Amino acid sequence: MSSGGKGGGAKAGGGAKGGGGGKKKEVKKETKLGMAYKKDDNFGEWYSEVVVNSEMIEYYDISGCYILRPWAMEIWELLKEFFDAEIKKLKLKPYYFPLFVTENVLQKEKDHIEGFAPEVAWVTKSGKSELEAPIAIRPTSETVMYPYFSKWIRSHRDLPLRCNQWCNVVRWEFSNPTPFIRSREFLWQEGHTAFATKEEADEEVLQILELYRRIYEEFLAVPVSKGRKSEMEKFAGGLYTTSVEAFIPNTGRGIQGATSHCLGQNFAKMFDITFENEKGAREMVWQNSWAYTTRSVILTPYLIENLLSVLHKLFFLIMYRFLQIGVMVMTHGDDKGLVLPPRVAPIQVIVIPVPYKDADTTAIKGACESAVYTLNESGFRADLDTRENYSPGWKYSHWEMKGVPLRIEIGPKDLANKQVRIVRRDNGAKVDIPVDNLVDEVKALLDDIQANLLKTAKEKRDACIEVIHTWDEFTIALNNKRLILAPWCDEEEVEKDVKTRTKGDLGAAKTLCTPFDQPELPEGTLCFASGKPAKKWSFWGRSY
Ligand code: 87F
Repeated sequence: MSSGGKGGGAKAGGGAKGGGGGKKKEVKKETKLGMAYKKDDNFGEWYSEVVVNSEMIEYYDISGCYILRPWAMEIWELLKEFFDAEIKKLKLKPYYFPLFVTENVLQKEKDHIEGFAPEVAWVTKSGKSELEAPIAIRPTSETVMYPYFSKWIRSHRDLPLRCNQWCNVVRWEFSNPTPFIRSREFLWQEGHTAFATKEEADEEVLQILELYRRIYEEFLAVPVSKGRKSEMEKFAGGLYTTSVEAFIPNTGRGIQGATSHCLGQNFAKMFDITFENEKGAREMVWQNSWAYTTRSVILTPYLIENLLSVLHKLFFLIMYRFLQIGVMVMTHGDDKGLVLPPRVAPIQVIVIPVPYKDADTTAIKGACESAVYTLNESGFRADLDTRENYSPGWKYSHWEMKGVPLRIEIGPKDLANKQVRIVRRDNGAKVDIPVDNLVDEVKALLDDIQANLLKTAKEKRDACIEVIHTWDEFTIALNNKRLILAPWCDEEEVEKDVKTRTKGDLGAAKTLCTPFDQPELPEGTLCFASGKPAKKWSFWGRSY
């Protein structure tokens, strides 16, 4: 398959032949639809094909930059709508800070920036003249925001300060000579908050983590585990990091879905963010930050060295920047393309007229329009595909490729019987239902699909979990692409050692998280890797 992203997308064929009802339509020059790769045979290429053919992603002529088409943007917007409403209930306020940051300010955070420095993009010119001093484009906004937190926070009455911004950030990758490995610009939300006490900060970390869990489980129908990152895997600038972790059974890799950090007082020290408490004494604030899809964790030399094929690079790129959407595609997609959970589907129900031979096409079209109207009025996202230069069969494949949860077909027989045929995307099941029951049936089916996708994904994920106790069991489980739950002594040296001992073509194993939901740890349980007394159960595995 060509990597140019031109393959297979549903492109318009010959010119549409308009015309009144009843006239036989000429259907011609349909592009062939369908997938060249199978999910179980070649997962990476299958994934790349799905995101392009479903019209979520298009390539662009600057390497590392991609066009997000409406099918991806609408999913992003649905998630944004939910998350934004929820954080507003938590009294988060919308802000917008500038895209640019001066070198001076960026350097304030130099300990943390150091490792990331090669990724920072700079503006050096305006027109033909050099700027007096280069200006950086934000890779994240700590240094942009925190000087103003320092200015705005004076007294305990100014706390808590809760700020969220939806924006783009730029991280330029010079070190990587090949295009596609990661997008250089991406969208995210970044929350930055400051509190008078650690307790308040701790509480918010978990409130946000719960919202991230809901995005994955209730919207994307992807099961995740909430937990805490190890000292090695946490955000180095913070006190502790919590995350939601998903797992991809096909590749046997864990994937960090989103992180919610407690920054402690590290940045308060650096940026002098202090307040006068009720007794008149100065104290440093406690801060948090959280975002979807930031996964510095995969920017490791290992991945850069090992992602060889261009398509695999694209695959990791999309995983990295649009993580939620990527995990969802991987979890539910099949050999016909995307399978969208109803709550994030830009179109939940697609209605397709099926005019046979001399059928009354005007009446069929009327019944289709009426079904769409009724569904839209009841709050569903329904749409009608009346394009006349495509056959019904082509349309079925097209909307299957795009993952629309329900298809309604209306033909002459349905019209005569005052019924419609409904076909489910998740399992292909077909039912004929009376038009009068349309709204109730659609609601029940969409709810069932949403629940069914999560249930199936959870069963598949759970079937991959393996509880182990010894090093031998660990290596066997790792080779079998398992999500490993192991008793661990919680020592950084031991995690480093596990990484060294498991290095190889597929990448080293590491901790994914220590799940909050801890199984019982009987007295005397030993660490699988060091043989020392175990302190906790942690998830281990390879990850993205
Ligand atoms: C790349 C270039 C410069 C990640 C970078 O997780 C700086 C950075 O600070 C950088 N890549 N990071 C860490 C971001 C941490 C933090 N920022 C706010 C989050 C949540 C949102």
